[in-house]
Amino acid sequence: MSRPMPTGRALAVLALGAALAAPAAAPASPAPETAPRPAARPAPDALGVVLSAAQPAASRAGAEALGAAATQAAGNARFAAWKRAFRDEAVAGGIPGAVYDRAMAGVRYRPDVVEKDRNQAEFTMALWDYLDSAVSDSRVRNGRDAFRANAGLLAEIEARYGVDAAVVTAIWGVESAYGVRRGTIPVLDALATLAFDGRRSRFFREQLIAALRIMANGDTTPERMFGSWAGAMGHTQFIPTSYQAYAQDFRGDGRRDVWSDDPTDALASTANYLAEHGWTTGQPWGVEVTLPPGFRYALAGETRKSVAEWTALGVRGIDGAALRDHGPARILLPAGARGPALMVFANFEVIERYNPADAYVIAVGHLGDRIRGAEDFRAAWPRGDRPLRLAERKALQRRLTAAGYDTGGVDGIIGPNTIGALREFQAARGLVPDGYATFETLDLLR
Ligand SMILES: [Ca+2]
Repeated sequence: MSRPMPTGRALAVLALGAALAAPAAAPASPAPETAPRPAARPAPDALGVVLSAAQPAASRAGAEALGAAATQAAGNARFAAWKRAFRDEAVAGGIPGAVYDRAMAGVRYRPDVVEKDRNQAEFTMALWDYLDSAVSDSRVRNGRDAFRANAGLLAEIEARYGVDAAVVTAIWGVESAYGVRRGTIPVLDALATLAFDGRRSRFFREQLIAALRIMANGDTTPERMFGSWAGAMGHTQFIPTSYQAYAQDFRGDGRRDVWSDDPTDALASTANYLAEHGWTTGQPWGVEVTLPPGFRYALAGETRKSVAEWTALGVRGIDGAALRDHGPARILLPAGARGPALMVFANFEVIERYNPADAYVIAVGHLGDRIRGAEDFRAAWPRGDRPLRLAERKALQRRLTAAGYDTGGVDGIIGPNTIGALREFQAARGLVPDGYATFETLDLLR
């Protein structure tokens, strides 16, 4: 994620359905909150457990409450000690001691932040359900309004960075509902809490130092630095390291301000982020296509071909017209052979640098198209399908492996190996080998 790995934002939260190869996730709807999503979770730090366990207990009556209060007090003391100890690390990282002292003086431990971090759900959301929310009618309508209201600014940004202003607007819409939901948690509280908590301490220590550097530079103050529980900030939810690397002061007033009501710097920063990650001016993220009867489904996914080559294989625009050549392309079937087919270009992977989930990229790309007046996808989604849950994805992998189709392990992530194994199984059974896992597939393997 957020790649810089972390990209503009931290990693995504929800694991998407079995249909999606991406191990990461889609943002929660409608205003996603983001957090890095490690592949494996280390055991929770004992300190963090004590603190979060103390919180709900604090409201109980009697001796139990007294005990909880004592636990809470002990936890607070530990957090205070941690803040004092971390000062050395921050100063070694270039943060002036005086800046640290002023910025960290009011920083509080937030049990709710740890709870959100721990509760990143393993539940899965079907792509069409996610799109219903991320690209809802109101999101499209508000996007068209925002696009019109900021037309002059967006044109300037597009001219300077060469990035499609509708895509920038779409990211704005998905990340914060066009600035309406920029996050209400003090970022230093969130980052310090997660740095103190053991689960992803190293990542959040780095983010906290980057946030303190923002203070040292005078871009904003602790009182104004609000964001998500995972420290994603402002209109387009930059995490501090991404901010450091890519944020822009578009009008040259001396501050890179992504937090205030004025979205100018945030939108320019997002365009800059995409430009720096290789955006190709004038190239769409993708287009909906039709596949010919007998299409070799093994070509969908990772295979990259020129538009001329795809055309020679019978791929056409959704309206039947010839496809325009925007460079090498892949064919994606996010819901298998029974859902929309997409031809995606290099800019798809550029948006992926903001959030690696295919679902996120499709939502942003499609919302951008809709903001420019396009219609919904022409092909219908297989809304009757239920995404496989984690245990079911693992069962699918175990059963494929037992049947002689190597999935490269049982981790519940439907990646290239599992898709390849599934395609072999489908082909052997005379099914459409689209590598799309459904509950019926699981049943067939039983
Ligand atoms: Ca500025």
